[in-house]
Amino acid sequence: MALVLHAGCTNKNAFKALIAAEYSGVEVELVKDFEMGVSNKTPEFLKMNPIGKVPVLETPDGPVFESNAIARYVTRVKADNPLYGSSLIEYAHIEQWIDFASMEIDANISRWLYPRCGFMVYLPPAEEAAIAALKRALDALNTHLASNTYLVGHSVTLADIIMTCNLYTGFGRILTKSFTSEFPHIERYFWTLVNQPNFQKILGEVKQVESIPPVQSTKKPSQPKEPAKPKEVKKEAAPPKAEEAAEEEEAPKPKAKNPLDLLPPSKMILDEWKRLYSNTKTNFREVAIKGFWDMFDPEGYSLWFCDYKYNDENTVSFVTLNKVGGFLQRMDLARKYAFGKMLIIGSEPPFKVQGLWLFRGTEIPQFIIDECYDMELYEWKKVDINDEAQKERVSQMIEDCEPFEGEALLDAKCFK
Ligand SMILES: N[C@@H](CCC(=O)N[C@@H](CS)C(=O)NCC(=O)O)C(=O)O
Repeated sequence: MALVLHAGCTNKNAFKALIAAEYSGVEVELVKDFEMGVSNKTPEFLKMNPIGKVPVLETPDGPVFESNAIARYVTRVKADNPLYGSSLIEYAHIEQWIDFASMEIDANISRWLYPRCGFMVYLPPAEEAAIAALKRALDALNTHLASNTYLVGHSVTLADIIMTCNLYTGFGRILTKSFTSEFPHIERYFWTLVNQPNFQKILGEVKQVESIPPVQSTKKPSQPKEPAKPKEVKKEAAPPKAEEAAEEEEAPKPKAKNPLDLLPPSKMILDEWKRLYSNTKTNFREVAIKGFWDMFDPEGYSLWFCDYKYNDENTVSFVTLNKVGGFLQRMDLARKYAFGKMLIIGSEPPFKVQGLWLFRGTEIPQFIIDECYDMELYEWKKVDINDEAQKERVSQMIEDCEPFEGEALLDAKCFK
């Protein structure tokens, strides 16, 4: 009699058992009409798994939850299954790689991916830490695979099944080609395994994600989805339903005026400065920088230096650039009231991120502090325009002067 697996049809945690079943000749069927968020919250389901998570396997001796335990169970249904190796030490190594796949690979992919999907709070330093930990694990895995086709022995084992399912989420959701090309042996391993008939039957065609997902708002959390829809497995499974509830429509409220619009008029017209900045192609110092200081009105505007608080963690160039890019995107709400330059400094990691901002008013506008969480990731220092050295630093930041304070620039981004 077939064992019944409770899960949606795109759940990589369920794929572990389904692929193990294919290799072992064990019959496992997906429960019919499973609906995520509904089927796994019923009293019957909670009796099988008290925290209401999938997958759960029904066996003749009672339910089993936790996907690795389920995959182990399915594997052991077949006596002397080669998926579990052929000696005590092979068995130990299989268990070792299963733990590694879960704790070092899957956990760090999740710590990187879930905040970007709006499923957890997004914090740039936490993302940096997750990527660094993931790279450390992938380096070790890549080295092992440089001289081994499989994780253990000379054929597929349960460790390969669990590792590949975890990498499947990574390759499908966040690990772009430019990221994985640093780990060529893992690429070879992953594409070889997902193209084995027993994997293909469950996973279908596997595609690598083309870009890192942009950070979503955490206001409306959504379940992270698995990458591609797999081919049908054994019995028909219901397609996952969209979990987002329709938003209630609200009558539009009159927009409150931004307090900055109520400030006394300033002789400095921000748009004029932005135009001058954009249109000056030569003699930047003489034209744009001189023009800036001629226009600058210390009563209507203020200048601020910012310095990223976690520069030590800027160890990956493209992540650092993405972080600054994300900050500038989130500053969109301040476009009418601000101009900014952000410098990514250094030719080797860790990179320093420092910037210069011009804000309407003599303080940093409160609505920006409230609505752009990046603000608290930086130390802010008001520029003293009576100090010539500080003024010169402002000028150098505006003109992307290189070397900047003795260092090369990785990039300079402008908010205008
Ligand atoms: N460690 C568990 C993780 C299970 C898990 O997180 N399942 C997700 C779907 S992939 C779930 O059921 N989420 C629903 C919820 O959190 O209520 C396993 O490997 O089975």
